[in-house]
Order: sequence, then structure tokens, then C-alpha cells
Amino acid sequence: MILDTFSLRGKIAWITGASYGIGMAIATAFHEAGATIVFNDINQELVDRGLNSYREKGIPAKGYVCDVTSEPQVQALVKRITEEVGVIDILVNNAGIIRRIPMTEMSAEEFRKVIDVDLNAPFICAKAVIPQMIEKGHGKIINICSMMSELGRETVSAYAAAKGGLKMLTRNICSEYGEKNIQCNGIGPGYIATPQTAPLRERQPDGSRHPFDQFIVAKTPAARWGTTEDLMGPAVFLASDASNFVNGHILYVDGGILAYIGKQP
Ligand code: NAP
Ligand code: GCO
Repeated sequence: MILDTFSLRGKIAWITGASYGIGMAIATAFHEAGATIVFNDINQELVDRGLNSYREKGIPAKGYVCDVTSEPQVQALVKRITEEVGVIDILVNNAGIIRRIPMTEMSAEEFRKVIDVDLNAPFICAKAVIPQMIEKGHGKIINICSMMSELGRETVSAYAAAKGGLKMLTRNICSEYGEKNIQCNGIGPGYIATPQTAPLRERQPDGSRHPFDQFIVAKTPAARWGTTEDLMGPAVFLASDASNFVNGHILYVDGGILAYIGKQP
């Protein structure tokens, strides 16, 4: 039956940086589709916060502290997951940071930090899981890209460079390992209401909506910000057998932003 191809029963999924936000929503969707959930975050406080949230949802997730920019930590984590849980079938490279700084005011160190988390880390994590996926005969890698994989805007030079690179890393993993039955795709969320975008939505002192909030809603045919729930179905699709012939694709879940010139002011 076609719906069976969307099942994740028997699969082990590792979602990076999934103590809250988009990562937690994707992990929740995977659990509901039958997967065993493993996540990491950068410190114990966040991991504990995530474990409490998963427990409240009835999700027996396992959480680990790991800085995804550290190859030794990632390699050690994958070994530990394999020993304690099993071989990873699905990797979601979700962990990310953004620094909104005008480029000429951004230090090279700040630029490198964003590239390290948003681009180097997905490379490190994918490199760590691909060998066991090859051995097992299948694997799914989902990279969380962005509108900034396609578009630029003021103050996000490092983030756009990283997410643009992540789009091409996605295509290259597809190209290099597709014959090993590994599908590597991206999800490009539009503007989603999470802590990361809270500064762009906060009310002004006079109680009016943030100018960027008004701008994005006018740029989105759906005329709203996305929610983390909007990403759940697309993520299950890309993690399941339903997408076994979909590879190297960035699935934009953006309410139509990329198709739309924007509402006349
Ligand atoms: P987020 O604040 O970007 O959360 C990402 C998570 O990753 C946080 O828990 C963060 O910890 C963690 N993290 C950061 N650096 C890490 C590291 N070195 N090692 C391990 N974990 C690390 O929240 P989000 O909005 O849910 O974004 C999730 C992903 O979606 C990101 O890749 C983001 O770029 C992407 N995205 C977001 C939107 C949006 O509108 N929200 C749209 C498109 C794409 P900290 O809390 O300590 O930072
Ligand atoms: C920004 C936002 C965006 C979103 C997302 C859009 O400052 O423009 O943070 O970058 O996070 O990446 O897809």
C-alpha cells in the first residue's frame, strides 16, 4: 500500500540540534511515523531540556551532548549511537546558527563560525554516517537548507554562503553515493516562527508589527509565517521509502515565497 512507503518503522533517525524548534518538530514527525529518535545538542542543559520535552510528548528519544563542528566528537557520538541504539538509517543535519551583521562589520572569525556550524558540520556528520549506510545498503540524509540557499539579503552574508554551500553539498552527496542507495536531499524552510527568527517578529515599542514581519507576510503567498508543523510531512516524505528515487533535491517549504514577486505595497 502506498501509505506504507511513508512509514519509518524499524528506522533509527539522528537529528542534530533537536532540543527544540525545527529539529524537534521533525523528530516528532519521525517518531509518529515509527522511527527511533536520537538527537544531540551543544550542551547538557539543552539536551536535558529536549529530553523533558520529548518525554512530555511520549517520545522515548535518546539525547547526547555533541558539538557537531568537532569531528572527533561526532565520530565518537556515531560510534556510541551504533553501540547503544543501532546503525543510523536517517541523518537530519538541522543544527545551525545565524549572525545578522552587516558584512563590512562582520569579523572573519564570526563569518568562519557560521560556516563551521552551518556547512562544515553537515559535512562532518554526513561523512561519519555514510560508511555504515553503505554497509547497510541504504541511507537517508536530509540537510536543512534555507531561503538563503537561493536568495541573499542584508546582514546574512555568512549564513547565505553556508546555506548555499549546503545546497551544493546536498547535490554532491547525491552524486557521489546515489549508487549506494543513499538519498541526500534538502529541506528549504521559508520563514518559520522559531526562537531563531523571534527578533524579526517582535512587536515594536508602539505595539505595531515588526517591519520585517510585515515584509515577509507580503512576500509569502500563504500570507503567514511558517510553523515547525509545516515541515513535518515533507521531512517524513524525504526520510521514507516514498522518496527513494528523489535525490539531490532541495524541497522548499516556504508557502510560495520563491515563486512570488511580492504583494504591491
Ligand atoms: P535554531 O536556533 O537554529 O536551533 C538550532 C539548534 O542547533 C539549537 O538547539 C542550537 O543550539 C543547536 N546548535 C547550534 N550550534 C551547534 C553545534 N555546534 N553543535 C550542536 N548543536 C548546535 O533553531 P531553528 O530555527 O529550529 O533552526 C533549525 C535549522 O533550520 C537551522 O539549521 C536553521 O538555519 C534552519 N532554518 C531555520 C529557519 C527559520 O525560519 N527558523 C528557516 C530556514 C532554515 P543553541 O540554542 O545553543 O544555538
Ligand atoms: C533571516 C532569517 C532567515 C531564516 C531562514 C529563511 O534573518 O533572514 O533568519 O535566514 O532563518 O533561513 O529560510
